[in-house]
Amino acid sequence: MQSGLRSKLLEAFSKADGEFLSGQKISEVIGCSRTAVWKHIEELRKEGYELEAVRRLGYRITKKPDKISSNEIQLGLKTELMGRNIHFEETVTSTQKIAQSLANEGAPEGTIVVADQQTSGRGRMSRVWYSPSGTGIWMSMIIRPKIPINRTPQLTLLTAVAIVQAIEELTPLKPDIKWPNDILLNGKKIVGILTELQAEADQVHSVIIGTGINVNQTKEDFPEELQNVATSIKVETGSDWERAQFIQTILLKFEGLYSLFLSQGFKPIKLLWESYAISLQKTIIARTLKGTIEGKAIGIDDDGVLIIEKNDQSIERIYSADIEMK
Ligand code: BT5
Repeated sequence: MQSGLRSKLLEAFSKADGEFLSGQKISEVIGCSRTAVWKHIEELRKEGYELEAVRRLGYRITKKPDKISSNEIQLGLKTELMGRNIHFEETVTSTQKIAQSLANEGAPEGTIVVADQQTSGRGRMSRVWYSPSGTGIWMSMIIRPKIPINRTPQLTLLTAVAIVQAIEELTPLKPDIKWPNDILLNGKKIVGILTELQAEADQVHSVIIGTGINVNQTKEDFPEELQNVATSIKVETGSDWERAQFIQTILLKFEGLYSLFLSQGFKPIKLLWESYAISLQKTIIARTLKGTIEGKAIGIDDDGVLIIEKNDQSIERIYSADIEMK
């Protein structure tokens, strides 16, 4: 089907919001004869949509395929800023890399880069982020907050809260946040966040927040070395989920929290973050670039920095580390 027609048809179904659309209405929307409507419906079925047809009422979509494209993300997106400019590609090296060039070229705030698959997805410190096709959300968001550089780690924490809220809204799951950038389910990693920035002197030009979310992988889909440390929403719930709907919900939650952050600072975000954090009040080992620190994680401060009380009661503030809970 011609992509313009396809968008119009999907938009009409999206507006109908699960109700029936009559054959007459469909023919008007896409400008075809009533007898040609079934052909377009058949094409949607071939793409993986499930549609119910009832005489005199028309058609309604009962299940969408788990497909992501700019169209799928746009239809039904309720944000004002986030995702209003979507750059989608089936396969990329890393969405972070593309987002960085787009940001350099002046892409507007709220631009998102989404791919179905990444061939060189990365984590922090050039680690590999496993990003196979058809299963996860590999997305980078470009924002341009007017904040000093040292406040940017707060955005990682804010993003974690947005993703947890989205998962809680759409699924029965209750994820935990592990400082600074992991979201866990039953102790296994379901989401990783990578925040990078472009700045000059102390002025932030853009912040690029990369999110990797395991949605529809089975346990066996993960490489062996990740099978005991990684999990997906499907593994935890036993069912498949629509990635586009997750993206829409995450963008909406992010937008709300980001606007709160810009108007009221980090404090309200910190309270939310703390309500989901699992590493607090526990003995942890923090591996930083400067060495290993062991002690009790007593909280984060108003900047988002982790505060550790060591065994000799001295206090250590940590900006970035890998955390192991004892
Ligand atoms: C992270 O790094 O957790 C940040 C991951 C960010 C990925 C997104 S995807 C969209 C955007 N584009 C990119 O290229 N990256 C971002 P870190 O804390 O360093 O954790 C990396 C470690 O997580 C690896 O060394 C593995 O042990 C583990 N890992 C790799 N792939 C995983 C996966 N799919 N699920 C769970 N764990 C994984």
